[in-house]
Amino acid sequence: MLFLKPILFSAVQPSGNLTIGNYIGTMRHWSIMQKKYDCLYCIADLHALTAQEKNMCLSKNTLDTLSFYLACGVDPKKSIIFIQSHVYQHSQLSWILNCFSQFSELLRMTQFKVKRNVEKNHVKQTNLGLFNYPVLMAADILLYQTNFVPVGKDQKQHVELTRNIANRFNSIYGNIFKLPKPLIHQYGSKIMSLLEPQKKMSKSDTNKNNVIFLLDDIKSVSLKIKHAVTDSERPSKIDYNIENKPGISNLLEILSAISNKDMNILLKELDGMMYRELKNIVSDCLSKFLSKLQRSYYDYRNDECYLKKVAHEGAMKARLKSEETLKIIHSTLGLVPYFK
Ligand code: AQP
Repeated sequence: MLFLKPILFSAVQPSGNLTIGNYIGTMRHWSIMQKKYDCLYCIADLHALTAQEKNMCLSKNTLDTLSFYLACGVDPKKSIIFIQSHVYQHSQLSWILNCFSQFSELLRMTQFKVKRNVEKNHVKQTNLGLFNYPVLMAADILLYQTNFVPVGKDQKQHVELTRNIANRFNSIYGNIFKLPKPLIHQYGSKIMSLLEPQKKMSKSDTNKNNVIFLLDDIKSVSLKIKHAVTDSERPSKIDYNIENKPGISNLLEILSAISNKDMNILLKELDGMMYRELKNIVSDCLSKFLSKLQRSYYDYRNDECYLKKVAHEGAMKARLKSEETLKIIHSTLGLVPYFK
């Protein structure tokens, strides 16, 4: 595959059921991005190992995630869709980049600090993978000489780390790596939990009422939205204010993304409505959207032969491209080429 347009890389870890946060923060943009960019969409199964849940069903989750990629409009004829562990170059480059990363900068990663605190509260030991997975993420991105990485706000710091590692490498060896830029939208880049709107919505949340999963049944979606935390303002006035009204602002961000409506237009349309009415609109909109997405998802999910074919062809293309970069890195570092 010839890369003629700017290169875009994006990934989701199959660490559980995907959420509306994963969709709104990144996946909803993927289909349209295929026009402007040469896209690589990766299922980051090696990243999911950092969660180490006993009943994680990794292989099932991986195929579920792949089905969602296709249901979201990613076209294997236009983009490369692949499973990370099928392209060994990722773990190779990850080791090399470990040697250009600093312990102190990884200690500063907010996501590591948050997840480690959760594990501490559950008296769990933190594995080393959780600590240095941002380096594997840097390898994922840099292997393809990526120009752009669409991510939610929570991953911005990891893309900045990727740039720092690439810069450090380039400053010693010349301009080997392209410096990738994060693509982050103004709204929807951090969907919050429904009951605790000061916390990000996450697939690993133990309280399932905090999260809208892409495979939730429609009844439970309505119930979850009904119980979503708003605020105690009387009379309730719908406006977007992330500081003072995080719950309402979160519902507005979900609605704006799913209905594809500009936030200002939406606010005008909702002017004078009560919170209850807003919740009904959000529920209706989400229900319609999820029913359609789920239909398409099941069409793909029920055809494992096709999913495996997509993953196989994607891996072949990703290997070719990533091997080009890896060869350059090996020779730059003085690693002796493999004797055939
Ligand atoms: N709540 C969110 N709002 C907006 N974007 C989000 N993303 C994740 N949660 C939200 C974005 O989805 C992409 C894939 O994320 P990931 O699965 O690779 O890792 P994550 O950020 O750790 O996602 P989760 O759902 O929170 O997973 P767990 O619970 O396993 O850690 C990323 O671009 C991310 O920004």
